[in-house]
Amino acid sequence: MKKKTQLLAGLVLGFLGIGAAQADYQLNLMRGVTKISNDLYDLHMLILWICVFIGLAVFGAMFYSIYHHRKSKGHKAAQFHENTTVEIIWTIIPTLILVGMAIPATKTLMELDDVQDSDMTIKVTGWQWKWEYEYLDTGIHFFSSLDEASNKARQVNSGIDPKTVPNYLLNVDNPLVVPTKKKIRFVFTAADVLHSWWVPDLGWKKDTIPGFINEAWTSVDEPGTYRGQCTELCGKDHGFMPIVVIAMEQPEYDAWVKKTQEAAAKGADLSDQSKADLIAKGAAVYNKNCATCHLESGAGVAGAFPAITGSPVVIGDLQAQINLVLNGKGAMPAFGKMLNASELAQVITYTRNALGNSVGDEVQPKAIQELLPQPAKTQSSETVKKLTETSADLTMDELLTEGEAVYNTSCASCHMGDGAGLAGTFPAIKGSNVVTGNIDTQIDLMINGKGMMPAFGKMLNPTEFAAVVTYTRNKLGNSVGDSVQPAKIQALLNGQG
Ligand code: HEC
Ligand code: HEC
Ligand SMILES: [Cu+2]
Repeated sequence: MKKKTQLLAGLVLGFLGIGAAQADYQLNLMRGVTKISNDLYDLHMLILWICVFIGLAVFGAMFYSIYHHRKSKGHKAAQFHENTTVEIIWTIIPTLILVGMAIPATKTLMELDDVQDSDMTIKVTGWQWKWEYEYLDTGIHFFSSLDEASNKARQVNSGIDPKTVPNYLLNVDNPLVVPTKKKIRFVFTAADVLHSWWVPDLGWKKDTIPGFINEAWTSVDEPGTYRGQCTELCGKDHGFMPIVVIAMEQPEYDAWVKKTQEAAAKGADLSDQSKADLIAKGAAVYNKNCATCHLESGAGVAGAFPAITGSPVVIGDLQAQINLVLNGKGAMPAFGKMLNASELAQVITYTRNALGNSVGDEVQPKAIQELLPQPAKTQSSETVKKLTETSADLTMDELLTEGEAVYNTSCASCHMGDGAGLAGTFPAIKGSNVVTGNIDTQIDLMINGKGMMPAFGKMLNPTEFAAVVTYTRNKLGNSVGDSVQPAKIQALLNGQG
């Protein structure tokens, strides 16, 4: 019996295209693992039962009347027009029902949109076909794409049975890691086309749109692994950009942050590699990052993605190819941001010496590293000590150096590295009225946020805060000349309670 119901539900849902993301078909919304997902579920059930009740009452009365008062029993239809009482009743009752439904719905919607007082912010960018995650408080930054096992199995004629691959098409190389019981604000945007970020357990989905920012928030109660996928038709590999969120208790999360930051600080291995090594490792980098568009054979897709085999760029000037791969062009993504120097050297050398090409030259990681944006300068130990004490006054130089690091970590993803902003979405810092105006106004805006501008009062410590304010007023094309010390920021934050 249970089997039959499941089968029926599966058929219906399969027909509607719902529930395809679930391993097992299920009939209803899922409850999820956050308060908001549970509130959404309850709202859904409440409205559903109201509709069921109305449906039963209306159709019940109708069928009862049709059957019991039928003509063959000798009933005669009453003839009346414009009965004021009836008209008032059938206006008032539906109005009351609608108001009764609007109140809980509005409450839940407002809760869903309330991103205030969040503890941290993560910027999510959709790419064809992967996700980019930037933690605005810690500067952690990585790309998350389909895991290798799924990617191999999904290739046409791979000969691999997808059923043998755990979490087939729902697994990634680098999952999004978040702490439990913290209010996490997400800002969403896209680098190329529309995508949509959906993890059913969190209760909502959000579109990611190029040149536009959407926001949402979550707070996960239970540690666990939650899976989802892109739900906006976004091109040929739309079905291959899953999402994996791992929620951890705070101490484990802190350990993950530390480990990830240390690995990032260490950077890529820049030692020279033999040409054979470069080519061998380049094959794996190519298959993971380039084959979705240029195909594993390098043949490309006519009219969309040029062939690598015999490409004039690949068999031409090495420097020109490096430039193109690092900076992108049209629909070709900029890989300078996505791959490290070692991977870039490997994949470029690979394309020039495999896939039917045999140029014979090579490029080493060191040469690539010089072309990539340099990491922030390291601070002297004395400065580092000062940076941890809110009471100590910093020199202008110290403020500016620290401010540059904070800016690149917490602001550049929206206002751009050079402060030029993004027309129509993020105002420029360069020449901004706020930045060149009264410093207190700027501090106030940054503590409390405004619209899509996050509130940094909680996200940065007073030293970082003072440093980045000073930096924006004296760099990025501005030269106001003033500065603010951490102690003043601390006092303002204390005053706020
Ligand atoms: C999202 C799809 C996509 C991915 C992924 C991608 N490319 Fe491209 N690539 C393109 C497109 C589109 C062009 C054509 C750009 C133009 O000229 O407007 C291109 C052009 C190129 C060219 C120049 C070819 C020519 O003859 O004009 C090279 C070389 C190249 N890509 C290398 C790579 C490498 C190496 C990778 C992986 C690290 C990669 N691409 C990943 C889409 C992609
Ligand atoms: C998630 C994207 C985002 C991030 C990250 C961000 N901002 Fe903003 N910022 C905005 C938006 C959007 C506005 C426009 C707010 C408005 O007026 O509605 C803005 C406005 C501003 C303004 C006022 C500019 C003007 O002329 O109106 C300043 C100053 C500013 N931000 C500084 C910063 C600093 C410093 C940081 C880093 C600590 C930062 N922002 C991080 C999105 C962001
Ligand atoms: Cu997508």
